[in-house]
Amino acid sequence: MRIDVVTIFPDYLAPLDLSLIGRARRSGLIDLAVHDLRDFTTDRHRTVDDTPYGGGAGMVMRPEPWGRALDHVLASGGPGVRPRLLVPSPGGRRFDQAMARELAAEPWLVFACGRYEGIDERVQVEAAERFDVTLVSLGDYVLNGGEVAVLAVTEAVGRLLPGVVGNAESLVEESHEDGLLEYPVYTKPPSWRGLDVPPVLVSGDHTRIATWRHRQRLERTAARRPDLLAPASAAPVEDLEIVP
Ligand code: 6GU
Repeated sequence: MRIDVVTIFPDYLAPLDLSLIGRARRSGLIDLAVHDLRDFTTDRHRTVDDTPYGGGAGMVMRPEPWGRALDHVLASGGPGVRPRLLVPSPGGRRFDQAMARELAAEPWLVFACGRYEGIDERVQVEAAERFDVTLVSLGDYVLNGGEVAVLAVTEAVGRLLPGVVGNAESLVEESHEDGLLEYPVYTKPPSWRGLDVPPVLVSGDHTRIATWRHRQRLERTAARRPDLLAPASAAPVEDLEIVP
């Protein structure tokens, strides 16, 4: 997968050199480039913002550097390729595991990181002629810019690409992959500060272990995230069928 990020804070994306995503980049599974929006300004002060028409607080990102930056990114791709342009915004579509899977199927993602009060509206209108534009939000709270969203989305999407996570099995029994939270996990020692590992886990009975784990997932989801349980199954945990 190819990923381009346009930002005024390229250093903010430094963590993408680390860990799983860093390794995937070095092995060629992810081709990721970060572009400094200020490289696409033409004035001595490398200005990217200005006061809003109509008045009001804060500054708005001017369209010209964005237009040039997006032209530059697009020109580096093959002819006829329409990348997915993701614009991080608190007013965007809420990012979740289903959207991570959707984006993992794309060949090319481009992130446009706004700062200040946002990017001149005409940028996304004009970009829609050449990109499939999606506004994306991490949740209902306010960040200072889109860079943290790029880190979160790139990690969630990147780990779904074939070969990025070593053990493909560790992808399936995750929280949110099938709508339930994960079961609790334990390792050695068997007793720690007076707390014992649940005996079923050391019983060697794999059917009982699978049943116990499934029930734990249902109970945790009902207790911590009842919104994840479909209305039809939002019954008391006691009534839920156990399907190991
Ligand atoms: Cl994607 N951007 C900003 N600025 N704030 C946010 C967000 C994104 N998601 C939640 N809050």
